[in-house]
Amino acid sequence: MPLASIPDSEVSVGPFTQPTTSITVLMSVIVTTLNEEAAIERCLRRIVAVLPANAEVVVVDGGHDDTGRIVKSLVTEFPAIRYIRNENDRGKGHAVHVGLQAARGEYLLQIDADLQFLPEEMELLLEPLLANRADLVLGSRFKSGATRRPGSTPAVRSFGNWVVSWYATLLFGQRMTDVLAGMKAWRHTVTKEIHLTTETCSYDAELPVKAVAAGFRVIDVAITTDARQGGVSAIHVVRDGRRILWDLTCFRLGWK
Ligand SMILES: Nc1nc2c(ncn2[C@@H]2O[C@H](COP(=O)(O)OP(=O)(O)OP(=O)(O)O)[C@@H](O)[C@H]2O)c(=O)[nH]1
Ligand SMILES: [Mg+2]
Repeated sequence: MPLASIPDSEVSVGPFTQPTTSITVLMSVIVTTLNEEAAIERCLRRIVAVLPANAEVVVVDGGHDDTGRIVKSLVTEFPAIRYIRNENDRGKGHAVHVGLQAARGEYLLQIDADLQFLPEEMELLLEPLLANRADLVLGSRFKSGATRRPGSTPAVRSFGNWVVSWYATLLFGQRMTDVLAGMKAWRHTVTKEIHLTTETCSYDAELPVKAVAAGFRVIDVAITTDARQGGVSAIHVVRDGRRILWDLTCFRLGWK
């Protein structure tokens, strides 16, 4: 079912100032951003173009470039977009926490702002949730059938991802082909039930493995990935790779 054709729920999303109690929101799309002025407008326009009427986009901005000004101007044009300035931003995980506190949707979808993941493919992740075949869906760059466009997955990143995904698979007993997926969707109940503790990029791995450990149905679907559209990566392969492996160990042992 195309995302945009999902039937409206009771009330459409209004501006941020609208009282939250009387609103029914089908889906909240969380976009974390750190200095993504080159891509943010195209990213949000492409998200809004496929968004159901009763959905919202929560942008959590921790950067210091022009992103905030661009998003605020889009809020005027698209009331479904909500802008959150994350003043004491402590990493992608922290930004997601902030987005989760604001999100009102029954279903959540987190997508990176740098357009490595295609907003047009959000529906691939939402469909198994709506069909009640899964509780959390990862957009996988490495599952059979995935398309990796030129520049999207440099060899060193692919290798690091392979190591981390297999480590998570072995620790948690379920094959996950891309545990660091930058686009994923889940039922809000998942993040209400599990306890996310990391504020760094380890969040990407923490969410699926803790969902698996809590008995939720986690699946992955093949998606398309593109090269980052401008901006600078926040990831340092060796530093962050070691951090994620250590954090996965802590999640398994219940230390975090
Ligand atoms: N608010 C906030 N957003 C962040 C932070 N770090 C990364 N992000 C955003 O989270 C998304 C993923 O970060 P990326 O730097 O693209 O990480 P990545 O996709 O693993 O790395 P690349 O493949 O090099 O792009 C992007 O939209 C970033 O702008 C942060 O510290 N705070
Ligand atoms: Mg990226």
